[in-house]
Amino acid sequence: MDLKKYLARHARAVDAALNRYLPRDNAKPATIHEAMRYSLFAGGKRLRPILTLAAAETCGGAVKDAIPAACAVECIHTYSLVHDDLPCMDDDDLRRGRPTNHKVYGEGVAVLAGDALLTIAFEILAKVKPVSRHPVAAHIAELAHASGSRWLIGGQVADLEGEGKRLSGDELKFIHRCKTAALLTSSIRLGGMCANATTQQLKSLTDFGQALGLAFQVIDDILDVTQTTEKLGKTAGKDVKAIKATYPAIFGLDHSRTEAHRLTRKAHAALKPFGAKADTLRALADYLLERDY
Ligand code: GRG
Repeated sequence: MDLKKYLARHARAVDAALNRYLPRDNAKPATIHEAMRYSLFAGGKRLRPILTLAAAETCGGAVKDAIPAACAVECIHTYSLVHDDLPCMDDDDLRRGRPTNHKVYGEGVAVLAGDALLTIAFEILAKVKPVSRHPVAAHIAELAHASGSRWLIGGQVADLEGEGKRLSGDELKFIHRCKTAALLTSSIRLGGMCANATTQQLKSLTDFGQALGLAFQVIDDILDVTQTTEKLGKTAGKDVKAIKATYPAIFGLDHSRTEAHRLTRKAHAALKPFGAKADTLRALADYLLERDY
């Protein structure tokens, strides 16, 4: 399988569907719709929705049936980035290679664009086709739980409160699990749910997602100190400047790389019950480990 082609094809399918689901940028009031589209179509890698689609395929489902879930996940992810960049949070000027949402539209509209992306995620997810094991409400509950105060938002709170403090490795892992791994895991689980995955299949996908999500954030921490702003499309070296706890800061670069490899092996191991059907998920895990932006 040509992974580059797979990524491009699935990203195109997600982009086309997002374009259909989002209000036009001239829909009244135009500013909010322009602002939502500005961040959503800024060139994100679409990793989470691609994982949703790949998980659905792994469980024998069709891509088209997982498209609403994939788009919903990307809307939540983009909202979290828009809010994370605000001056009251990480205060960043650059995201996805462009000025951040509040730099273009002002703080008020950026807060609202994030809110609207969060809300429309559930409007889109509600379009998912119910299957015998997973009614629409189960999909909604899944994404709400992962995006809520126990996980995504909880991670952001712990991150904010940890700034400038010496955190332990366990405290750092807690933040990474909540802030990054939970939404990534949920993206994968939702793909499985669209394909009517069994409890056992969902358990394997969860184990895969948790290990992959943690590996993803360890790599993100490494890239923050090893890559340039131009390459990342977001401000490099930000974590060091903000005196943030990161894997390289606590464990050193070498150990962080070793840990990312260990977690990727763990992710692979979780896919064993799927046999060759999970080859795409395996290739995606390797791709994320080797990525340089
Ligand atoms: C504000 C509720 C709220 C949450 C914010 C997700 C998050 C929590 C903050 C964003 C900053 C950050 C370090 C998030 C961790 C996850 C991560 C590495 C996001 C970047 O994901 P990519 O690389 O980005 O997939 P693109 O732009 O390609 O989609």
